[in-house]
Amino acid sequence: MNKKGFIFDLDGVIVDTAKYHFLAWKKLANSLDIDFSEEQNEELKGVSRVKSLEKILAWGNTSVSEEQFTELMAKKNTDYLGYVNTMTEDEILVDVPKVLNFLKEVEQPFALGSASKNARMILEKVALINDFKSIVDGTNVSKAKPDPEVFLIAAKELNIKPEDCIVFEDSVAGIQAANAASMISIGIGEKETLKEADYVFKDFTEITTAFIKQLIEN
Ligand code: B16
Ligand code: MG
Repeated sequence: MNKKGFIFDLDGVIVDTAKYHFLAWKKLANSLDIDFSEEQNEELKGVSRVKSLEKILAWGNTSVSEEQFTELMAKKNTDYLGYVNTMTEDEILVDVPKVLNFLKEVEQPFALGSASKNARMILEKVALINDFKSIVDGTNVSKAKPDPEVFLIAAKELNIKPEDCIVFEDSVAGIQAANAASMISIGIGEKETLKEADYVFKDFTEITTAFIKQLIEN
């Protein structure tokens, strides 16, 4: 059988940590008298922690010193990790195990490609840490999505050419990164939002093992 490299984003693909990012960012923004809505949280999907805080401060027309900026980031992360600590396997998104188990069965290597610096901890909490052949996260990259760096490193670690890799992503920046890496991009979410993706599915219930098989064979 052919070997393809499958690369999964974390937040919004494997688990829904966006809801925890929202609670932690909202608390922080409100403490600075800045409003923060769910719509704004959408704009932070796939965006690094530093860039997220920069955006929130800009929305609130607020500027802080470099020192305060570092403190605010640490505060947000402590709050966020409080939520992450409560996570269990139950938080793995529906039918993700179906796809991961199928990939294992047909011996296709898969990696994580996430912007999060907390990715390893989250994978441990949901007991998936040993399933990925390679984990590339916010601690391994110097350029954020839409730059393809995160996925190119993952392909290299899987020892698979970028053209033979398939990326599952929920963010626009992530789809752009996959496309820039010459990989097949599969959007998880809304067709209208992820229109640059090669394929879009609402969630993994719509992804059949026959479709995965077809990706492997093509
Ligand atoms: P952290 P992903 C991204 O994860 C999130 O979508 C984004 O909202 C978050 O700001 C970013 O990770 C950084 O996360 O603060 O944990 O380092 O979708 O790339 O898996
Ligand atoms: Mg994501």
